[in-house]
Amino acid sequence: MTDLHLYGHPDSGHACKVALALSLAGLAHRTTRIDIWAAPETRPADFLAVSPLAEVPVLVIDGTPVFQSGAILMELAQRFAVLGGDTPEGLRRGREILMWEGNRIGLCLPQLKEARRIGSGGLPPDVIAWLTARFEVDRNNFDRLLGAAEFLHGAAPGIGDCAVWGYVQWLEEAGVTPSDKMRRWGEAMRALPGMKAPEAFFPS
Ligand SMILES: N[C@@H](CCC(=O)N[C@@H](CS)C(=O)NCC(=O)O)C(=O)O
Repeated sequence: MTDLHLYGHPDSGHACKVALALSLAGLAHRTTRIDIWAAPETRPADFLAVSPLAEVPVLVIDGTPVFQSGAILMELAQRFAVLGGDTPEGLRRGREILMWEGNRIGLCLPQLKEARRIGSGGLPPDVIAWLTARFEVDRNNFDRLLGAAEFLHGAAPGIGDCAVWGYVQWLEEAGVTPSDKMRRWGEAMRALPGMKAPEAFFPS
């Protein structure tokens, strides 16, 4: 059986993407919670040894570390033929949604959420306005990508849904609102048997 060890933190949407994929795919794994608010050099030595940028998530697969949430999701889908990875079409869809999320939603939502976190330095109003305007474009495009399907991969969720979930789970915290389609998709995601709250993915 493959040994899977995930390093993450509940405040990291990137780590939640991977934790959700492992959970939905039913892949047994261990997790270690890394304090992402502590100075990087104070993080545990075993984590620093496998994380080239001292960031979460890192998934160690049979001793081989993989970093970058999108790369980890693709690795899981391909290696275990899960979450779209069982067909060429599902894999292509996954790659497309991952690239879109990383360049679009993955740019604006983490920044908007962080700007509103108590204790953060915030961001200038014109930067907030720019990020919000970008999100509004992304929200429209999410609707186009979802179409009439329940999930971005169709009738069942795939790695693309996991990627988008990472930060769309925190729209309220980011100070933005979902479209009707995005809200319904969020409800369908929350109802999935493998879904957990961030704290449950990375208990302290
Ligand atoms: N592009 C990376 C982003 C990873 C990232 O930004 N991780 C953050 C938490 S969301 C982190 O570890 N921050 C701690 C630090 O940079 O010291 C991915 O997709 O995995």
